[in-house]
Amino acid sequence: MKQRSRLLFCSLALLVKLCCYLDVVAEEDPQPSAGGTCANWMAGAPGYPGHNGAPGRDGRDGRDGEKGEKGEQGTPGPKGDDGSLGAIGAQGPRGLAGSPGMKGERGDSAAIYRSAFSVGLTARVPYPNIPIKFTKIFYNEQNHYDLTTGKFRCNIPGVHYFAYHLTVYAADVKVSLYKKDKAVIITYDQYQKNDVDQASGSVLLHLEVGDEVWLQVYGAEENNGVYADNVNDSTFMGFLLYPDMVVGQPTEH
Ligand SMILES: [Ca+2]
Repeated sequence: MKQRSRLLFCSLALLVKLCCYLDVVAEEDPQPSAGGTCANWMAGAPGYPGHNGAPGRDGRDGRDGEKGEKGEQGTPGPKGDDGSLGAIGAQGPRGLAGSPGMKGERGDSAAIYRSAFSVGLTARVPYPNIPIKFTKIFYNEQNHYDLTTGKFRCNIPGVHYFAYHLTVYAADVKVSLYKKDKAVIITYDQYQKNDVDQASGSVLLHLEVGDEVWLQVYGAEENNGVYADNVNDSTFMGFLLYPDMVVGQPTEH
């Protein structure tokens, strides 16, 4: 009785399976079941895939990797602050001589500062106590010595040099060099009979323009032994040593 019921049930199930197979999955190959012929009849249709599960926990840190290759050189950094001043260095060697400078401008002519005279006697002095007139001219280019008065007249202020060399004959000689009506120096020579003597003197004087300088016998006739002839000269000279004016500017003296 049980076997007949089981056989009937299997036949019905087979019939249902066949109908489903023909209607739904006619082209799909049936999968054999490990449960035998009877188990294949019991398997259902494959289910749909389930929902994704929750993310798993983070894994453990990995080991350090190998050292990488050296990178490229970076760009230079900004300039640093100035350092402190260093100690003074040793003195350097002497330099070479420079080249000559440019030629200067033309200066004032020295001619404007010229003043000189040199004169002499042609005969003995005739009178004492007046300027001796020297009429023998050795040099009087600027005519600063006046032959008519026997006086030198200053034209350029400055220091002047004067000198005289006199022949003494027949009488004593006492002469004075005058500046502006005042005897500056006096020379005296005592004449020795049957001889020819000399008397001389010199002086530096600062003169202003217009100052006059001359020579004259000082005293009476007995002192008037200033002499001159063809072989004996008595001379008087003077010249400007240096002027007060330098490049047009007055200087102190
Ligand atoms: Ca003498």
